[in-house]
Amino acid sequence: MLLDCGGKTLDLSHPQVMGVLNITPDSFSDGGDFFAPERAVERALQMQAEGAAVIDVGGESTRPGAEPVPVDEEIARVVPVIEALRSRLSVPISIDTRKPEVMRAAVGAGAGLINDVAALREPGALQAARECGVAVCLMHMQGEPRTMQDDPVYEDVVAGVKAFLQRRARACEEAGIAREHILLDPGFGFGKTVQHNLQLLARLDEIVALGYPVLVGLSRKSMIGKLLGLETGERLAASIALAMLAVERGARLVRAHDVKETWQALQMQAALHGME
Ligand code: 8Y4
Repeated sequence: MLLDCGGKTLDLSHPQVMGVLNITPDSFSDGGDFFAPERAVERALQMQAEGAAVIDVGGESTRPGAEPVPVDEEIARVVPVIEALRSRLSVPISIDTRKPEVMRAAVGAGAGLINDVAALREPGALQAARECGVAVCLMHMQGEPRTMQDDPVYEDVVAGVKAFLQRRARACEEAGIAREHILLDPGFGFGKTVQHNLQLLARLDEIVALGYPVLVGLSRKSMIGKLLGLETGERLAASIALAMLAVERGARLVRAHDVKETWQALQMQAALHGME
C-alpha cells in the first residue's frame, strides 16, 4: 500500500510514524524570542533519522482554547521551513492546516500531504486540496477548537465519527480527489471525553473497515493526563502503549512527538506480526 505524496511516497504496507513539527513562536527559538527556522529543520532531519516516514508541519495550535493565527502569519511560519526541508528530506512533508491559502502555499513549497483537522470543511478547502493534487488526511472534530471540550455529547461516538468520515471521503471523491489519496482519522481529543476516546480506540476496527488507511494521533494527549494524572512531559510510556493498541486494531500511521521510541515499539510489533 503506497500513498503518493506529491512526488514522494509514503509506504503504508506496514505501520509508520508521522513526526510532529510545531512551528509556533514558543518553539525553536534562537535563544531569545526569535524563531530560528534552522532549528526546526534540524529537528525534522532528526525525526527522519529516527524513523519518521512523514513530517507533519503545523503553524497553528489546535489545542483546546488556543488563539486563532492569521493566514499570513501561518504562511510565514511554515513556508520557509517546508522550502528548507523539501530537498533535504527524503520522506514526504505534511501540512497541518485548515486554511485553503496555507494549503496552496505549503504544497507550492513542497508539502505532499494535507493534514486537515477540519476534514476540508472550511470554505474553499475542498477545491484547494483538489487543485493541489496531493494526498489528504480527513480528521473528525466535533465543534471548534476553542470550545470543543466543553461537554461534548454523542448518541454513539463511533457510529457518528464513522458516518462523518464516510461523508467527507465521499465529498472529496465527488470533488475530484482520488480515493487513493485519502486517509481518515477519528480525531482523538477533538470534541471528545475520555470515555469517547476509549470507545473510539476499542472499536477502531469499525473505522478501519471503511477501507481507507487510518491515521491516529494519541501522543501525549489529555486522556492520558486525565486517566493517569500525568503532565505532558510524563506521557511517553502511555503514548506508546496507545499507539500499539491502535496499530493492533488496524491503524497504519501514528502521529507522534517522540519518534524514536514510537518507531522502536512499532518495529517490535511488525517483527511479531511477521511471525503470523
Ligand atoms: C500535548 C501535546 C497535549 C499535544 C495535546 C496535544 C491530531 C492532529 C493534532 C490528530 C491529526 C495535539 C494536528 C493536537 N492532533 N492531526 N493534529 N490527528 N491528523 N495535542 O489526532 O497534538 S494537534
